[in-house]
Amino acid sequence: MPNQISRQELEEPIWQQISRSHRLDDRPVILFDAVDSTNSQALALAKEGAASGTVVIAQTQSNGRGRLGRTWESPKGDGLYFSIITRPPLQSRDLSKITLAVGLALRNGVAKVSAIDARLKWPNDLLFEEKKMAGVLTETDITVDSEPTIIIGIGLNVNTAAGALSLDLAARATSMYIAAGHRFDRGVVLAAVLGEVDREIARLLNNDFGGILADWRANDAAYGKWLTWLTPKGQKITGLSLGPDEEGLLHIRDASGTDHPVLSGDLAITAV
Ligand code: BT5
Repeated sequence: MPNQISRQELEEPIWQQISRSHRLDDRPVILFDAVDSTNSQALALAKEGAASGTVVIAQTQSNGRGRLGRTWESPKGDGLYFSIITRPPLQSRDLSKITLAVGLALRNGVAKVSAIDARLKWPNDLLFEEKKMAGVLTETDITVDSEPTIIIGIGLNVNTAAGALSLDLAARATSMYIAAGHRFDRGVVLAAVLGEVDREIARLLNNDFGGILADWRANDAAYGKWLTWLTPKGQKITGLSLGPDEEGLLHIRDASGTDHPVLSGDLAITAV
């Protein structure tokens, strides 16, 4: 009896090819069915000596991580949940620049394979029509061979239907499928995003953060809008977004004219 061709194989030939060959061009791709977090797995594999450029990807995550202890919902088979092991000659203080560079790459990768013109929200969100489509979690472990290993984690809702997410999240989240009205081959999307990440990291290493910043600003969802910043100390500051600076820090100007550099914490675009 001939082998049955599954719907997924028909819809996602490139994804199927990657999952069979464990490669994407020259790059090793380690595909898991289910893991806790691809960032945690990538960090563990990096400690065991996995090559720079290796991609760790999962069909689903039981403990997909966001920033500040938050979770990333990872419905099985719908999205791209992956982490790239990198060892660029950068310092851990460059992390915020890497996060911005990767956000830009994600935006451009999505735009390459679709007509979706998504926007960036500092520091790590990709938004479409003010709903979150993707997030970046950059982590480092400088104890690995004393070489700074940087793990670039990306969660991107590709074929995710609203019903696959928790009720609370469904109203605030979107996907490429929801935005474009059709499904995508996740392998094609992955290849486009990885190509763009390589491009932006190369730009960063060429000391062109200025160029990255200019492109980032051209796609800033919040520039000139009012933002409410919940500081790590729990203080609420409302101000006009002035966008990120040359170090990657966001600046907001409050009603009294004071400029607040934002290092971390939560930011919401405030309706006025
Ligand atoms: C992020 O954190 O946006 C970074 C997310 C990074 C996830 C990837 S998946 C592969 C890799 N392995 C990991 O363990 N993590 C990375 P943050 O800015 O803290 O946003 C988290 C918030 O986004 C949550 O509190 C929810 O409000 C929202 N959220 C969770 N899952 C979502 C989803 N699937 N789509 C849209 N929004 C989501």
